[in-house]
Order: sequence, then structure tokens, then C-alpha cells
Amino acid sequence: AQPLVSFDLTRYHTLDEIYAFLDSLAKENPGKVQVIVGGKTHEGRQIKGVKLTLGNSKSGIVLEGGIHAREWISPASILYIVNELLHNNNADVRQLAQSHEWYIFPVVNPDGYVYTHTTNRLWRKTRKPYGLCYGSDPNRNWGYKWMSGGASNNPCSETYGGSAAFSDVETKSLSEYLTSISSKFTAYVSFHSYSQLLMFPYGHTTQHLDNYNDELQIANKAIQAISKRYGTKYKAGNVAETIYIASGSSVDWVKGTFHKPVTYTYELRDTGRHGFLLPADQIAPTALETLDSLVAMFKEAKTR
Ligand code: ING
Ligand code: ZN
Repeated sequence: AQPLVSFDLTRYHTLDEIYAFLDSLAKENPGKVQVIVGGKTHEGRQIKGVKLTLGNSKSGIVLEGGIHAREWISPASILYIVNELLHNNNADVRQLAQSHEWYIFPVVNPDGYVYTHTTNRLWRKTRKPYGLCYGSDPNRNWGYKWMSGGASNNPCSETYGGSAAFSDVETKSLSEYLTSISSKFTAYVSFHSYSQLLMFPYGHTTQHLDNYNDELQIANKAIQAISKRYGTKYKAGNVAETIYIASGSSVDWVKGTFHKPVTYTYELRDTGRHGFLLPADQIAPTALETLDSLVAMFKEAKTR
């Protein structure tokens, strides 16, 4: 059938285009793709996503993208991966797609994402006014060990934690949605850029969790899979030791609240040559190598 909306997965898109694409996927794939709303924004937008049900499994995976507005490769890779999960006939990808339910939110900071298209390409935060400045860092505003390091109490800072935990409606409403589906998902994966890292909690402390060795082994399998396709090199470890101390992130909250065994954050391409301005011709390779790594990650996670 003809797609209802023609959508070029190898280009970057506006929020309206992305949301129209999600709507069209649901229309074209009844019973498989459902539009879901994970929350709302300060400027009144929805945090829109899709739920994919391609098999009988009830074990859910949440994919979170675009929490930082300027990291455009995150939503773009997620959309590319959605399309692969729906249409790729490779046995491993089909197995991965069918053996999970998928809750996928490509852009969880829609106001910020729109702002990067209209006004400031390098905007990171949300767009709620805090005194003279705008936005909290939505990856510092979650209510687990909030403001316990690597976050600022200055509203003008890029890593402002907000006036309280969940002071932004985006993090608050999304956390409520995640709580409502918490018995349905076993894995949470967040996508940022850039640095080519695959990390697991925590960010607020360098202390290792009980399952540190499992998490590292799963991550190492995943990054081996990444390098196989195009040679892209990643490093793996916990957030605090691998990138920097950071508290109030979504993944720390998910880990600290629900103790989900598989909770990861990708820092996608590149290592700084283009940084946030990654050329669109890298969307497809980034997404494909990342999907390879998800296949490896969930294969490895199943063995323990
Ligand atoms: N990096 C992430 C950030 O929020 C991170 C790193 C991931 C911190 C997970 C905490 C938890 O700073 C980018 N590039 O945004
Ligand atoms: Zn980020």
C-alpha cells in the first residue's frame, strides 16, 4: 500500500512532520502500531509516541529520544529503527521486534526540539521560564537523587536541575506515564548524542551496582556489535565513570524507582567532528549499527 505520508528517514524532520509520520504508521498498521501519549509540555504540546505490538510477547522495551533538543540524531535514529522493526526481514531483527512490546517516544522534549528548528539550533533544555532564563535540563529534573551532583541550581545553566524535582511538566507527566506502564516494561533505553558511549546507571555516584558486571558484559556485547558493521568504536561503563557525574536523569530515576535490569543510555555518533550537527547522511548508518547493538544487547540480556 502507498504510505499515507511520505517520510524520508534519511533526513532530519520538524516535530510536526515526525508526529504526522507516527499518526500515519498507526493508520497503515492497525493492530500493530498504536499512537500513545506519554505526557505534555509547557507550551501545550503532546509527548507523542508509538507502541509496537508485533508478536505475543508482553515484555516491554521503552525507547526514549530527544530529551535534549539539539541532539537530532537521537529522534532520527529512533524513527529509522521503528521502520526497521516494522519492515526488516532479517531473522535477528524480526526476533527482536516480535519478542517485545515497544513503547517508543522519539521526542520527549518537543518544545525544545521545535525551538532548535525555529530559533536556536543548539538549544538543549525545555522552554519553561525560570526567572530570567528558560528551561530546566530535562535530564537533570527527575526525582531520584535530584540535585546530588553534576547539576546546576542556576536557571541560566545548560544543566539546570529545575526549581524542584519534576518541576517541568515534561518529566513529571512522562514519569507518571512510565509508572502507569511500569509492570509492562523490563528495559529502558535512552538516546543522546554525541560521544559514542553506551552507559548504565548510576550517574549520581561512581559506586557500582550489584549487577555491575552483568551490565558491563551486556554493554560490551552491544558495542562489539556496533563496531562490526562500519567499525564505529564505542566505550562502555556506568554514567558517572564513563562521562561525568550527573544526577536527576531519566535512566537513574527508572533504575532507582523500578530496578529494571536493562537500563541503558547511548551517546550516539560522533566523537566531536560534527558533534550535534551530525550530517544527515549518517542517520542510516548510525541507526543500523545501533539496531545491531540492540539485537546483541537483548540476546545477551536474555542469557542471564
Ligand atoms: N549527555 C548526557 C547528559 O544528560 C548522561 C549524559 C546520560 C547523564 C545519562 C546522565 C544520565 O548530560 C548528553 N550529551 O546530554
Ligand atoms: Zn543529551
